Amino acid sequence: MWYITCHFCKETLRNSVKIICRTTSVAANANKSNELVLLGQKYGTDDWTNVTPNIIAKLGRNLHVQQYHPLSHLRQRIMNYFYGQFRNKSGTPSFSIYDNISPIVTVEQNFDSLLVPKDHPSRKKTDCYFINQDTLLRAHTTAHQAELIAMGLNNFLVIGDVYRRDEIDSTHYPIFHQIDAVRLRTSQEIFRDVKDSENLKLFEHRGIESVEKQACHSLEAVKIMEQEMKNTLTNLTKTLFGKDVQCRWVDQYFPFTHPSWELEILYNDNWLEILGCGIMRQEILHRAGAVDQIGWAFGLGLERLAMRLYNIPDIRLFWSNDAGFLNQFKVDNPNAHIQYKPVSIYPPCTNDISFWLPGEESYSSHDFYDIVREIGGDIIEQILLKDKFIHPKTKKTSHCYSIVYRHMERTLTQGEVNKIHEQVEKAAVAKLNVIIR
Ligand code: FA5
Ligand code: MG
Repeated sequence: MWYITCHFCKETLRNSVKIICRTTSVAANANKSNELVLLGQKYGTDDWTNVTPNIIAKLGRNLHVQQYHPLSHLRQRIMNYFYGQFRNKSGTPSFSIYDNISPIVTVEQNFDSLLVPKDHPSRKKTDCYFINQDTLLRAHTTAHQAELIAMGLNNFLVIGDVYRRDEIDSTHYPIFHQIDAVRLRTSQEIFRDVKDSENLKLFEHRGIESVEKQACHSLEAVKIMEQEMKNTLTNLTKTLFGKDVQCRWVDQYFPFTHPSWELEILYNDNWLEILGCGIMRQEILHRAGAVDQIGWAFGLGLERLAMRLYNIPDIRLFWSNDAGFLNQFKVDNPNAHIQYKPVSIYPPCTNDISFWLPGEESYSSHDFYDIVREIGGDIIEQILLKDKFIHPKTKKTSHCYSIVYRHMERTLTQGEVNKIHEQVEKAAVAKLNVIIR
């Protein structure tokens, strides 16, 4: 089955093609000992464990705070924008910033606290890196929203690394970075500048949910919040890409906001989704003790913006330790205009692999992607599911994938690629019970 969808939204994506085979999966890399030590902390493992050594090796790299890293420059620019835009009466910035919260979270934080339904596809083992059935590597920085509100915070940004099991190409990597924001307002704050506002209220009793608002909210409160949020985000886009950047709002669904939108920008004649946002579900605020406030929130992906801003053609480059890459960003001013110039382009090698699946139910492409990444590391540029075939008699399904191998820093020989490819075949047979055609 093929379909194109997005992690937290129910709707389909327009510009990027994301292939997800949502079947129950066998952990690609089940841990033999019963314990894992991650970021100095011990965790028990179980049959949910699917975090791989390749991912574990990158825990704690924290590219978003690495000095001179392009993701760190971009983080600084977005922080500066919020510092400049929102100040309280005494002139101090309203938003506080959290950029070093551990990415190891509970299922409660990542999903339950955000009202993600128990049967929502984003909770599946095929989509997330689980440490055990209760603990995972966060799939979005939104995971920290409820606890920070419960601590009494009204305006904050959370910045960090997030982890998703995904397909592999130049814009997808299993780890990327997000910035989440929350802004809570009281009735007094949002209606302060409105004339004759004595009768305006945040909440409506016996209201009904519509496309425009949640049942408990008044339409006027929602509209003022929506306008502030959308202005904040379109101005951020203009600050980063210049005032002529073309943007559009697209209605969206998230379990934790209503109404919800995505912001898209026109880039090289394509609409590119850069963030998701909306009016926060009041139940989240209520549970966290913020009973007399209404909130807006958004989450954006740093890599997508940085690739456009600096003209970086491949998402793997962010993980490069190569001086040829890093030195191009070695500037003290985060606003400096930098256009990445490839040091050199090395040729790719493409090898195909075809196999019969043990059964649609017990196979997930994401398990296969992890195995290939484990063996090939960062020389895997792309894996393409080229062909699917169901045998008319046996009804068995076969998949054919093209694996594109390319080293970022040197030319690979076909001989060395063939050796790696052979290991991939062997591992697929051993771990996924497939039969090579
Ligand atoms: C979320 O992660 C929501 N938590 C965002 C949100 C927060 C909505 C708060 C409402 C309120 P989504 O899965 O669409 O939504 O990801 C948000 C952004 O992260 C995307 O717009 C994109 O910029 C980035 N992103 C998502 N998946 C990838 C990926 N595979 N590679 C690179 N960037 C990605
Ligand atoms: Mg999205």
